Amino acid sequence: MAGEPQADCLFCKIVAGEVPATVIRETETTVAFRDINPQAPTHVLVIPKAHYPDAATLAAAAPQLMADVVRETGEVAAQENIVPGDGGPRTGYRVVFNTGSGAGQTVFHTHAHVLGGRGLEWPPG
Ligand code: DGP
Repeated sequence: MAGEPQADCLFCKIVAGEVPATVIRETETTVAFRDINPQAPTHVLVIPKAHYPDAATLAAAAPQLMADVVRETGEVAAQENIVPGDGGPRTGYRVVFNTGSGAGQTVFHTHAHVLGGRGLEWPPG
């Protein structure tokens, strides 16, 4: 059933506490934890507790939950002091949903990457 935990899903295991993670925020519907392979001084993943394989599936099936995830990305940025501020390289942040293996998605449980704390190039690779 849509949203149900998947036995073989790494991020469902993090939600269940079966795989350790550095959790920095948690709400009723979401968890935010540090990426194991950080690409920036702040690199946090925000996930819904419910299992949806990618952002498009989540947005279509449970738009309020998608909104919870996106709102939490802003809360993470605030907590990490990377909200847009003086225009310096350590303020401002990027939110990325890699969607599909061709776009670099490797874990098929929706997650928003929140990247910041350094200048970020555009376009990305
Ligand atoms: P993506 O490539 O967009 O599917 O991102 C998956 C991210 O998940 C990647 O940046 C590395 C991170 N990751 C993979 N395994 C673990 C883990 O066991 N713990 C944590 N904290 N992050 C993980």
